[in-house]
Amino acid sequence: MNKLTACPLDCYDACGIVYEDGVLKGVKNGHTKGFLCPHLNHYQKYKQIHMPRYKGQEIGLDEALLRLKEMLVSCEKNEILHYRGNGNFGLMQEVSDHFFASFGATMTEGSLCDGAGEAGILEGRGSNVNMPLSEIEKSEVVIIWGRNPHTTSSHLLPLIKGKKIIVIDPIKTKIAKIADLHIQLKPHGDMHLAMLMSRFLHIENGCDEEFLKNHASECKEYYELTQNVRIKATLDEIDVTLGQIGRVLELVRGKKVAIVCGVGIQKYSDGADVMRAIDAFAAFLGLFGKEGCGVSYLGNSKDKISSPFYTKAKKVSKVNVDFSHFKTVFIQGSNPLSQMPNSLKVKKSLFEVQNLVYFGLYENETSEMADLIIPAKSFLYKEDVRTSYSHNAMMFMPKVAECENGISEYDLSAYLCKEFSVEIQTEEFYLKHFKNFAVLKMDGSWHVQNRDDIPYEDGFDTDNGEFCFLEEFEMEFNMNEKLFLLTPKSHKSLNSQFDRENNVYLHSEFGYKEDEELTISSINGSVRLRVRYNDGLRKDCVLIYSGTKGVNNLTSSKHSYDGKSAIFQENKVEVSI
Ligand SMILES: Nc1nc2c(c(=O)[nH]1)N[C@H]1C(S)=C(S)[C@@H](COP(=O)(O)OP(=O)(O)OC[C@H]3O[C@@H](n4cnc5c(=O)[nH]c(N)nc54)[C@H](O)[C@@H]3O)O[C@H]1N2
Ligand SMILES: Nc1nc2c(c(=O)[nH]1)N[C@H]1C(S)=C(S)[C@@H](COP(=O)(O)OP(=O)(O)OC[C@H]3O[C@@H](n4cnc5c(=O)[nH]c(N)nc54)[C@H](O)[C@@H]3O)O[C@H]1N2
Ligand code: SF4
Ligand SMILES: [Mo]
Repeated sequence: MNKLTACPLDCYDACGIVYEDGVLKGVKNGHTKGFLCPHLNHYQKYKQIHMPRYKGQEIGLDEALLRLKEMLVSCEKNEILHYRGNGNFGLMQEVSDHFFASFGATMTEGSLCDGAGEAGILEGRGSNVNMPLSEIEKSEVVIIWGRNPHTTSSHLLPLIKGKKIIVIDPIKTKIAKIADLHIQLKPHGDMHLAMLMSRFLHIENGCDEEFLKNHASECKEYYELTQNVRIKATLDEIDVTLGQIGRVLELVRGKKVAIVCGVGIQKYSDGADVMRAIDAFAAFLGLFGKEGCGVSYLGNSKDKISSPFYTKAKKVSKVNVDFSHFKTVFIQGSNPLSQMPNSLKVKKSLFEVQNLVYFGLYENETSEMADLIIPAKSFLYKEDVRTSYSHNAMMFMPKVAECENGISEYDLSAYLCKEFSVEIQTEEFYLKHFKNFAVLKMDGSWHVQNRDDIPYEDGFDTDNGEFCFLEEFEMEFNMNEKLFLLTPKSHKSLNSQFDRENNVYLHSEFGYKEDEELTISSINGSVRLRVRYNDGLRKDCVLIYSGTKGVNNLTSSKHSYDGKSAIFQENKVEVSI
């Protein structure tokens, strides 16, 4: 029998799935168009954890839950940390927040992902309402800015076929190879580029004056700020030509333009400012509030939905929490030993934890170190519902099959609530709560109600309703001899889930041989990896995919200036044999 569900992964596309006799297929309607991606096509081949373990010994689920209870009893409430990632994007994942916050445990805040960019959007627009896929489809020109759609959002590709495409990325990605224009700038050159693009647009009288008058009246001051960017020196520094800027302006003039940003632009201390400078260019073009125009990033997937799980709690940073301050650490849907920045620091602080609990699907660095491992049920075997950060659908995810192993987030939380006398509603209650935010569309799909397909039609959500431009920026470039570290997403893994790599990618003219092992080092640490060539790279860049074991030995656990976000590409690196 066919059953409809949705992909649970942290991914732009949030695809609809048909489950038929144990096989997963993409739904035919909507953007999924019958296709999934390699992760979901092979989902069932990845070996999951079946049995709980305590101190290396397999135990039954009942005993595992008892151990968990004992661990929570054995320490003060303020010595308990709940650390939850986005291994599964279902809204029911948060039910454990309800228990831990009500119990008095510490929770996390901040972002390993899109936080800096989001902070920039909030500063400029007052809210983070995304341009959905359905509007990108209506555009004439698409600027792919720090996003790699062939890998991370492949369902966007059919929607932008035949449009003019501009790519701004230090790597010649697949989309860059087929683009009308590829600006292969130096990493972190984007803010200066966006400011220069705004400046030249103004000089060429290409701005949408009507829009600026009504919604962004501080544009003159911003234009003056862009005049502080020295043209020739900056273009040389970021490795962009005036001709390329001219060509962008020629392509976008008078057209419906979608600027499709990814997280690549904002893995830096000033990631918020980069995003805000890109938004400012969009404002100069008058792209907000118009059909087929706008800026797409990672929207707020929970926009217009209230959480039934929210309870006030003490919070520490997801980016650089010192785990050693806690006796019991409960990790859910995350692999911090691989995915948090500064792995050496993370390892050292996790080592001090008396009771480390891992609640997840797969074995990894964190499960290896954990004292107690509780297997989760995969999305096929539990009830859930999800939304997306790139479209407005709400997708129901009923249990489509039975499985004896593991436990769902709801059942685990219900057990803890019962043992510690915390009130909890039924699973149906919470599912219904979320479904109440959905409305049925003509095409039979459900959407989150009250979400605008064309955001900011009535102005921005800032205090005065106007776009708020950047007022200052960092002039200095990080000029040193070292190399840029690029650490984007791999097509083989979803961060640290599925097939992970062991490679460092370099340009073939770099002087190293393929398969040779090299040490890559930064001020925070080093990692040894095998060389692979990628001639789509600039010669001043080293590429190590997210999920590669040891990549975050190289990264800094400092926060972005705004948005409490990780800054995975701030550190420069060196390569040696
Ligand atoms: N296959 C696969 N899909 C995924 C994921 C995965 O791990 N694997 N992860 C999911 C998650 S959690 C997220 S957040 C999304 C993210 O997906 P994307 O937004 O696509 O993010 P990245 O792959 O990190 O980087 C995208 C591009 O930014 C470029 N880039 C790097 N630095 C710069 C820079 O300074 N300037 C500019 N202009 N470009 C730069 C990189 O070269 C890369 O091509 O993908 C989701 N989808
Ligand atoms: N160097 C570098 N580091 C990065 C990034 C980068 O681009 N470069 N990207 C960053 C970004 S954007 C992100 S979002 C983070 C992601 O970092 P994490 O949130 O740690 O994500 P994953 O590595 O995918 O680990 C997800 C875990 O969830 C578990 N899981 C999967 N499904 C379920 C479920 O249904 N229930 C439970 N309980 N567990 C489940 C899996 O076992 C897996 O261990 O990494 C960040 N780290
Ligand atoms: S493209 Fe993304 S949402 Fe679609 S099946 Fe693959 S991982 Fe899931
Ligand atoms: Mo992410």
